[in-house]
Amino acid sequence: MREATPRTIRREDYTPPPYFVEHADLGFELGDPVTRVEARLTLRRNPALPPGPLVLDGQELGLKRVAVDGRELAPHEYTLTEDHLDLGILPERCTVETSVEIRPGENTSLEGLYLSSGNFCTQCEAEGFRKITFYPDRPDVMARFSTTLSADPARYPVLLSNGNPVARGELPDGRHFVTWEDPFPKPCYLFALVAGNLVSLEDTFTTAGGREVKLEIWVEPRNAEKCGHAMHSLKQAMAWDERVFGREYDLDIYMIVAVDDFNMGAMENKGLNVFNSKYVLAQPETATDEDYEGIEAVIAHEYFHNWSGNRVTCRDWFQLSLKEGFTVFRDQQFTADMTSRAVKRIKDVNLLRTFQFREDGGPLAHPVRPDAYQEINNFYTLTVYEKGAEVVRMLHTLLGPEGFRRGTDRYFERFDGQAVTCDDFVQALEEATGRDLSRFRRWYSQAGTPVLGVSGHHDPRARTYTLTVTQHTPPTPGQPDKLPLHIPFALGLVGPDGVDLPLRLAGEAEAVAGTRVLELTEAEHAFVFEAIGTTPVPSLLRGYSAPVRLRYDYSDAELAFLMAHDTDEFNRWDAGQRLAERVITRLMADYRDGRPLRLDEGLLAAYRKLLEDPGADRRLLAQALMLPSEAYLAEQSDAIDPEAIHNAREFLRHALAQELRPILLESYHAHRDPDYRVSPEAIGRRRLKNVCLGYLMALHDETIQALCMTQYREADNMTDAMAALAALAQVDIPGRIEALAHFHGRWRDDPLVMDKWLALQATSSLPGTLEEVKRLTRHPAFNLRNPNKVRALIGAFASGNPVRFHDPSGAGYLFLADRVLELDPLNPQVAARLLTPLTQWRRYEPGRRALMAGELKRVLATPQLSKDVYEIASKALGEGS
Ligand code: B3K
Ligand code: ZN
Repeated sequence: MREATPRTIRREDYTPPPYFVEHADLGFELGDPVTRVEARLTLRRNPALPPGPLVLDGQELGLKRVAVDGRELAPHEYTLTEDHLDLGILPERCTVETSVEIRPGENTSLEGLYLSSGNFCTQCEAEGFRKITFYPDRPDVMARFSTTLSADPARYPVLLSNGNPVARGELPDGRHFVTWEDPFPKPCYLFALVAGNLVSLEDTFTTAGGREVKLEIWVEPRNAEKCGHAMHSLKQAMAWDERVFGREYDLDIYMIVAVDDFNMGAMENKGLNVFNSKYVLAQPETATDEDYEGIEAVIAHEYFHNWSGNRVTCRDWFQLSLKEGFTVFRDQQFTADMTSRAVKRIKDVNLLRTFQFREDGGPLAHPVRPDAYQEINNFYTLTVYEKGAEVVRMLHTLLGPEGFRRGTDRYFERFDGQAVTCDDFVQALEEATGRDLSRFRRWYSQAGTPVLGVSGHHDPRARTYTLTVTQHTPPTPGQPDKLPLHIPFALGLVGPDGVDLPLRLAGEAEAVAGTRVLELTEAEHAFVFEAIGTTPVPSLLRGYSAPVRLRYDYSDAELAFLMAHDTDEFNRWDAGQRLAERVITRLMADYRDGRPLRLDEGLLAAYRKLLEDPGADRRLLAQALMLPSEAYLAEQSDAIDPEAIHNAREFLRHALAQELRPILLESYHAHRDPDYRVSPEAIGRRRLKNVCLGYLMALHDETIQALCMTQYREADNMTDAMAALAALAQVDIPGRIEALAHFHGRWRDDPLVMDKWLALQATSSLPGTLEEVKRLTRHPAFNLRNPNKVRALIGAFASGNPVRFHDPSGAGYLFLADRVLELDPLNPQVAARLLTPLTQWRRYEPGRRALMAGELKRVLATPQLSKDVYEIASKALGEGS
């Protein structure tokens, strides 16, 4: 808990570590309530610095003994504070031994060593290791670890840690032990241990170099049958990383453990990943197609960290995107190869434009490489992850696949076993390709979303087409003035027949057919294309080649044209989104000004065309039929009125469903398959069918409701059951209550499925939802100590139900702030995350704005706030540093 204003840590203050740890020899006597941790650290003073004291990090540790080179220190020989153990200046080489007692059963923060379902597990990133033992808890101290775990064999038959097992046996007191050795030096944030009653699914993978690796997925016995998909995903990821990045796995064993209580998705601890069970467990009856995809992506992400993060790690936490942005880019490419490239891109861009843009335009905006933080856990953000991945993607676009691969090869080779910076990464790419990326580096240091203003002019006499492109990045907290960035700008010019025109810039000898990538480096450019006889429609920022807001004044007809003809699948989808957004915005204005609402004929025709001519990729079609989300529409508004957005969007959904009813029904039936299968095609068919069902349910028609009930009852897989139940949850009919009760009765013992049940109710737009959510906080399926439950009920309500959360009375805000304050003493990390929706208060219309700010102020005025929540609330109010 915080005493005064938390200290701000700044990137510019970085200094190298005064001592290195060569070897960390750890012993755990695991027990509940008390676990004893013995650490023997072999230290070497950093010869590059003048001699200074050894200050070890440590929090909530009961120190029993400390010795240097075998001699126990008396209390006057060291200084012990709440966070540190200062041993003064030590010899150039020495060993430090400590013995501490900790209480994992009381650890509700889920950081450090804690219990989940009675099993021991750890989470050390970013700074959890200091809650386990005294240590220089910083990523640029890389040590070889040996770990001996001992415990009661009846309660904790399985004892796991990083590396390879090298010894095991019985102890005289009846406990058993296992010793693990990790030959690769690593920072302590990658340390892990797991102990408990677990069973494993085993398999092997033979690397390209011919080494056989044991693969093990450890779960509680009740989940033994649910690991097949995770194992399959792991093997796919291992093979892909060899093929695409030339990266092989390095230990003899790779383990994954699933736990129910976890603050985020998963953690890439060396050789021993710990996962939120949500990203491991799946069976067709319990997991949706989206869950399957999520598992494949997160398994791959953590596996890819073995190189991008573990073998080459971060010098300090400001460099977090070095491993996260790069690894997200790697997992995006993997998923694109495993599924549909266009659909994956659309999903990623939706996430970026809806939530990262919101962050980047708000009070918590920060660069991909932040300059300062109070609590590093608050910086595992969409900017560091998703914008960070876009930055790496732009490098991939600028250098081309081969150049990029040469660059990453060089990076891995040159920095293997080291803790480095984002600059080192860019420099490796520069060296491997001879490109100058000096201006590109600004993407790492400059916050805010750039705006590209584009206009086109066709001169039929000169047969030229001139594109004028300006760039401008708005100010963000602490960064009033911005410089131009280096931006890859992919585009095509589409001729009247729907075919891409060959492109030749003035001064060039040859025309290039199809997409070309221009490079923007200045505040303004004019590109003159020659031999352009007819007026084209420009298809700009193809594939979403840069994380920017694009402004180009398209007519409705041009958007409909691109929606039908653009060869770039992403831009075809994007044109449809722009058109729908525009229609919804007009509806909102009509509603506000008291004009009657009418369905836009152009949009109707475009949607009809999509359904009549479905194309090969059903998932892409399903995506194209989905209207922009309320959250996305809010992000485009100036003074957000969530109710107006909801009503306009619902009007449009209803009107489209009414006009398209026959073809939607036809498509629904045509895409129902007798057997459940898992293939990209089958998944696409399910998706399209369920999108059609969603539209049809907007009609509030009894026949359709009966159809939906039938789908729910007859579903042999969770995708179809959830799609039906989600639609039912939005309508006030007896079938809703019946289906929700049935679902609860069937799945009450499966926590992950109960999360879905909670989230469905929390995101219902029915008027009584807030009361329902309050009631559910007292339901046995809910538990404030479990992050999945908190996210499923409270998080889903606050982030996924704009119209009810933003009730004009402010009741939603009051409820959220109360829950944040209740959770903060237990789990500050999750409490701080939960507060995010309120941080956007300035974006709302005046009434809501005041109410949101009021709740933030109430939170901030609460004594004993964690620094996690303090930092978010104070910065949101503009009172932070
Ligand atoms: N590296 C972890 C995130 C740790 C978050 C700590 N607050 C998972 C990941 O990104 O792979
Ligand atoms: Zn990661």
